[in-house]
Amino acid sequence: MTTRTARWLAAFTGVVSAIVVLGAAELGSLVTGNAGSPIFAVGSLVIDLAPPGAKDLMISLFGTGDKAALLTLLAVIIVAGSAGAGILELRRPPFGVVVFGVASLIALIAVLTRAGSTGSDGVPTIIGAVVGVVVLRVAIQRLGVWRSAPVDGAASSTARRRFLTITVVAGAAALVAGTGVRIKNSGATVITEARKALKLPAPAVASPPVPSGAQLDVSGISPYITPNKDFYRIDTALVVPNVDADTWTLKVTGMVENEVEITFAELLKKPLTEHILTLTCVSNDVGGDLIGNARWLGWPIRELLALAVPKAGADMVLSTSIDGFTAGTPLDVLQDEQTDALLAVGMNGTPLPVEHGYPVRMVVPGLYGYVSATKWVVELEVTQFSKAQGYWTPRGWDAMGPVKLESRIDTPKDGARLSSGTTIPIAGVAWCQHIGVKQVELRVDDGPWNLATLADSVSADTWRQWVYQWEPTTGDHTFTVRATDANGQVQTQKYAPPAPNGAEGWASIGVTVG
Ligand SMILES: Nc1nc2c(c(=O)[nH]1)N[C@H]1C(S)=C(S)[C@@H](COP(=O)(O)O)O[C@H]1N2
Ligand SMILES: [Mo]
Repeated sequence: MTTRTARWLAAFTGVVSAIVVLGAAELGSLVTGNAGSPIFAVGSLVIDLAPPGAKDLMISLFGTGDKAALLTLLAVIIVAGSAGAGILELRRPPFGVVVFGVASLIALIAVLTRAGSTGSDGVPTIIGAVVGVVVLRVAIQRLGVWRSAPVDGAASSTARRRFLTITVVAGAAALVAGTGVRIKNSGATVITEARKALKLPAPAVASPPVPSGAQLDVSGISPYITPNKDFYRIDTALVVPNVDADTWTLKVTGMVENEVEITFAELLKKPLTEHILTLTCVSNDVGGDLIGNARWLGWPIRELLALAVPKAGADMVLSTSIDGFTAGTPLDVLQDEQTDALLAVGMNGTPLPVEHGYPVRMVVPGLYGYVSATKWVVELEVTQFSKAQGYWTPRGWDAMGPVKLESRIDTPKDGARLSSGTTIPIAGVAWCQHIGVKQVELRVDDGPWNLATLADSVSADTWRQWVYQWEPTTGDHTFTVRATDANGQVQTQKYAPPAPNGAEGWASIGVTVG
């Protein structure tokens, strides 16, 4: 056997051993009864530890696909690292084993530092590491025997068979069993079934029907209500938390007279309110699509806070998700009689989709999601801004996140080629949650500002559609949009990036009429 062949086989052995580590860890989690999967834990740790700049880069590079990109990157690192460790184990034992040990230790730390983890969550990773290291050592030893056996002799074929048996059998077994258990551990099917079976109660306070004039008849415009399947999704969760509604509770703790705990069944018995509300991400750049409008069903958070009775001096509610994400929301916003800040259970007539926070999330009009819209929420700690911080604040985003006045062109699309002759509708949406939009203007090239026609306003808390009918002329054209809020404030031209408290500036697109 040539040295090259031996190295390739050693690299292969390393990769197989890594698969064995991960597969055995999944099997281990079956025995210990918890779902501590090392690879997702490492991925989540990377997300949490990433410096703010790196995270912005990820978001701009991969958009909402950054999770798939992160997992792919991790997979590449694991394959390259384990292949290297296999070669190292062949050439300088036991350094390959040492590499596996160090990597497993990192995974162990990641698992143990996840939100809500207990000591036993580390057991699967330890089992995985031990089994993987045994496979690595034994397989590399057998490779050594095969390599030093005389070529073409009986000893060589026995040694080859022994090497292939351990690598192929262990690798295939780990792959099959690991994947199977992973699917079972994720609990996805059980939760999906429970969600499907759930019948939400009718609202005690229904939102008035949406007037037909709220929806303009323009193709390509964002529909007034965003269907759940098209609603943007942003969160730090590498795997969507699967929360069992039967055991879910929400605790109100901290600076309160009475600590309160409520179950899902109790929550559903409360008089629920329906509220249409536009949710926006602070990371939404000018013209971006991290925004949606939905009909939410839930119990006003102020009612729950009233049961707990916040103490004097408290000014923040730190809401915590089951996966450890936190948001700091001003207490007075949540207590406001006029603001329907909800503990939402329904979205557009269905239970919350799992990726949008099933069974319960917060939605608060007028605030960006990162300081208000905690999904899979399990605790509300009444506290103070001087004592506590939400997840994104130490990562370079402001503690306060009121939504800014913005507008966007939905149609035509940037770079579109249009034909002249017929009037072309230029249309989109504008929003200024909590205040409302009273005017939208569209500018063609460097021309004057033209008043757009506004769709009916449903409430200050939701976006408003607009359209401007344009008589096209041939050539390249640029459209720019700006909105004015109900207080008369005109959207500022000066561009500001999303960090640290939301993007500002005029959205514009270019088209060619030919
Ligand atoms: N548990 C949890 N809730 C979360 C987040 C998160 O990372 N984890 N992100 C917040 C942010 S930044 C936004 S913009 C909204 C997005 O809600 P959506 O995914 O339902 O659109 O959820 C908020 N709630
Ligand atoms: Mo966000």
